[in-house]
Amino acid sequence: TLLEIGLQQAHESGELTLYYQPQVNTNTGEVIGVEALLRWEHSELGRISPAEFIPLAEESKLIIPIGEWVLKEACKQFREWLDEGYELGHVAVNISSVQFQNRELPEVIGKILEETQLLPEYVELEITESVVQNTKEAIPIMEELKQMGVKLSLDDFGTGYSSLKYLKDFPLDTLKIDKSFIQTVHESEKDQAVIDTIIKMGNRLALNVIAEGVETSGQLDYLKERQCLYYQGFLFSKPISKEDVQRLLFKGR
Ligand code: G
Ligand code: G
Ligand code: MN
Ligand code: NA
Repeated sequence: TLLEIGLQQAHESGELTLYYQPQVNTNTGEVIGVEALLRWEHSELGRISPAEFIPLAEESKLIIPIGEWVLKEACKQFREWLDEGYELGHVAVNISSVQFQNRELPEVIGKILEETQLLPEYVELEITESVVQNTKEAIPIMEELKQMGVKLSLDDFGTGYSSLKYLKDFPLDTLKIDKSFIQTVHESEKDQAVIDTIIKMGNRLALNVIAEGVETSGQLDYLKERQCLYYQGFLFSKPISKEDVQRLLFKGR
């Protein structure tokens, strides 16, 4: 399709960029990481959402080179920040299920870590439950990544093909509660029962629990009370350009 051809060209001509959204400690406000999010600035159509073009990239397998570029760009940027004296905890990168079916993923990541001289614990890979539908393939890849020292995060938890089995069988570091749960937290006791249980379960499993899509201070207070230690959302910051990361996070340091 036209958009597919456009995406290929965008990749080659540098129309793709990364934005970064801070991940924050609910109690102290300290930034504990940033999530890299892909942006496509089309010369005529304007900004196209990754929700639109990632599925296209997955169908056409373009996600393999694009995903590799995202990993490299995120690691290069994190290295640059370290060199300037700014330690932002980690950089989290979204990994598509198509990338995860590729047995070369650990090798690709190893090479990027070497090139950028980055310790593996600075990198967190965000996978969704759809990645892991093919668990026979996925678990050995996860273990290999884990062995390397890279961190693993289960994104959008609670939606889609949620299974509690994943929490038990996958070598995870982090659980991200999907934003749909946060957005309804003040609507009903049922919503609260579900979110409270996810937080408790994550804490019991010694996972870092991050709430996504936090937009109000009421939502943040709720999470603090329930011992959800980390959050991400417009309340602290939208996803921002690397220049704005410098402006927002490095000021006064
Ligand atoms: O800001 P937001 O519109 O960025 O993202 C929309 C969706 O696109 C989210 O589900 C997000 O995980 C996904 N996404 C954003 N960047 C990337 C990326 O680099 N790789 C993959 N696979 N998904 C991404
Ligand atoms: O699926 P994933 O969690 O990787 O993608 C994160 C998506 O959530 C991105 O589209 C990002 O722009 C969006 N997002 C981040 N914070 C908020 C928020 O506070 N509210 C809403 N509505 N969306 C958010
Ligand atoms: Mn994510
Ligand atoms: Na999510």
